[in-house]
Parts: sequence; C-alpha cells; structure tokens
Amino acid sequence: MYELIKKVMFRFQPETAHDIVELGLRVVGSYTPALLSPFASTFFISDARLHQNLLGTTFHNPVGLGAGFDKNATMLKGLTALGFGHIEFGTITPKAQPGNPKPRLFRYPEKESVQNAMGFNNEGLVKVKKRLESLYPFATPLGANIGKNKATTPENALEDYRILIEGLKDLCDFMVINVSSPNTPGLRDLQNEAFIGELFTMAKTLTSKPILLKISPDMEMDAALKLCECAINHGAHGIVATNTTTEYTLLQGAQSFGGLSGRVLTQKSNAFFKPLAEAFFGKTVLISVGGISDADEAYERLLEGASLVQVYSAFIFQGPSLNKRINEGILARMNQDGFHHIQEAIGARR
Ligand code: FMN
Repeated sequence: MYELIKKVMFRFQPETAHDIVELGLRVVGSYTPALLSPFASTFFISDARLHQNLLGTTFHNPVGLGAGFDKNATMLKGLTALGFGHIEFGTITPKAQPGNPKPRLFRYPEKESVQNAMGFNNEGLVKVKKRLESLYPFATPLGANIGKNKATTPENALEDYRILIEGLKDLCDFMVINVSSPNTPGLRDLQNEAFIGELFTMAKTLTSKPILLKISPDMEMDAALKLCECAINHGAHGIVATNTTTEYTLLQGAQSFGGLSGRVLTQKSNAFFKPLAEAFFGKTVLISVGGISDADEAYERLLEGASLVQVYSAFIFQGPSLNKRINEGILARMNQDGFHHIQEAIGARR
C-alpha cells in the first residue's frame, strides 16, 4: 500500500510531498480523531518488554521520530498513531523564520538517502508554544529541539537558547540543544566547550527538565568526546548523536550544500556513536540517530549503549509501518539473545 502512495508522492517535489503529508496528518489529528484509532491499532506496538522509564517519563518503545519532520508540532497526534515511541519536534527558533531558499530538500531513492538545507524554517516560539499549550501533557514523550535564529549573532546566541528554554520547559518532556545543523551559518561553531558549558550552566538555573545535546558526526572524535563530557559535567542529561553530515563524497551526485542523511549516513553515524557510548554509557542517556532504517541497525545501536534510537529519512522511504517493523525486529532479536527486557539489551556490549 505504501509503495503505491510513495509512487504518487515521489512525483511531487520533496518539500511539496512533505507539505501534503503534514496537511493529512494535521487534519486527521485535529478534525477526524476517530480515524486515528485504526491507524494506532495497525501501527502501534504495545509490549511491556519495550517500556523504559527514562528522562523522568515513560517510553513505550525505543524508536522515536528525529527532529525536523514535525518542525512546528502540528502533526503530533497523527504521528503518535503511527506508533513512534517519542517525537522530537522542531527545530524551533525564538522568532519565526522562512529558512533557506528553495529547492532545499533532495531525495536519493536508490540510496534511501536525503539531502536537506532547510535552515530551521519554522513558525517561531510564540505560535508553537500556543499549539503545545492545548496539547501538553501528551500521550507520547515529546522532545523540543531548539536552535538560534539565523539573524542572531554568536554573541547573542545564548539569549536565544534562554528564551526557548523558558518558553518550552513546561510544554515538553525533554529538550534538545541543536548546535549541529549544517544549514545555519556559524551554528556549528557553537559546538565549543566555552559556549556549551555556559549554556548548560544557564539551563540549570531555568529548569530541572532534562536537556540533551545533539551533535554533528563531522566533529573530530576527540573534540566530540570533550564537548559531550563538558555538557554532561555542566548538567546535560544526555547526548543525541548524530545530526546530518556534510561529507558529500558519501553520495555520488550530492549537492554541495546542506546535510546528508539516510543510508549513506549509517556507517558514519554508527562509527561515531561507538566511542561516545564507550565513554558515556551508564553516565548519561544516549540517543542514537543517523541512517537507522531497519531492526538490525536499531538493535546494533541499542547493544552499543543507546537507550533510544530515532529515525527520519527511512520514514520517508518506508512509510508508516517502519516503526512497528523495527520494534518487532528488536523483540525478535531480544528473544534470540535471551533478553527478557530491553534494558538487558541496552549496552550489552559494554
Ligand atoms: N535535525 C535537527 O536537529 N533539527 C532539524 O530541524 C532538522 N531538520 C531536518 C530536516 C530534514 C529534511 C532532514 C532529512 C533531517 C533533519 N534533521 C534535523 C536531522 C535529523 O533529525 C537526523 O538527525 C538526521 O536526518 C539523521 O537521521 P536519518 O538518517 O534517520 O535521517
């Protein structure tokens, strides 16, 4: 069924297809909620072996939706019916902004990969906050991914994050600091210990809500380890690894801008995650994302030490049954390995 839908949707420009999906999920969630329950009974997996209490909330399964799909938190109800164990919405910036010029989203179906240079197109804090006020607390754990506005200078970046933490702290279950997108000029320069130390020190004075750091797979490993350690020492509750990559040689025919994701990122993201898990498993919550498109890869990341995984690009290519398929695959692999609960599998290699 999804193959047919995909055939039609892939005739549209990628961003138009995304807008159509958004409209569908938004309408179903807001105006025809009765339609959600057949979705939920098809796609939602309920199995106590997958439940985890983490970050002060309960995750019903370990497979979440990565940031950037639901930029404005408009699709949360529909996405929940598709079975995601958590949803990271955003990136939200303090002020609304249009993002980069189009075209800025490219699909590579034969590689199950995507390249995007969206540039934090979003409706801004005030509008998203209002939307969340009528929704939160929500059935599915929600992560708020936050970033600075394009026009904000590096000197004023901290203030953007302060405004966002203040604004969203009571409307989500956890927050994710995004300084790793390649599509906002200068953003990745904030991946330095001085800024991250100051940011997490400030965050502690604003909220006790868990805040995680999302990092780029393009960092030197030594610098990444030091940055994560700095974040954790200053109060970060976890690490989300990784964002998209600017290593364009991974994909023949790639654009020379934006970030690559999907299968071309699998190996790089996996290889990047391992030393992080070696250093920080048991010390903080690890969320692995980047090129996860099947149960094998998801299970691999769990064994390495990820408590949760996220998907994005694979959802575009494999559709709404992806989440259920991955969770069923994880359960099958747990059975084979004699694990009775997901917590036994998480970090089993450590
Ligand atoms: N990550 C963010 O932290 N904030 C974003 O706003 C964001 N937007 C994205 C938009 C698109 C179109 C894509 C494909 C990815 C975006 N990401 C964003 C990165 C994803 O959350 C994820 O880290 C990355 O795509 C790797 O996962 P994947 O290989 O499963 O897609």
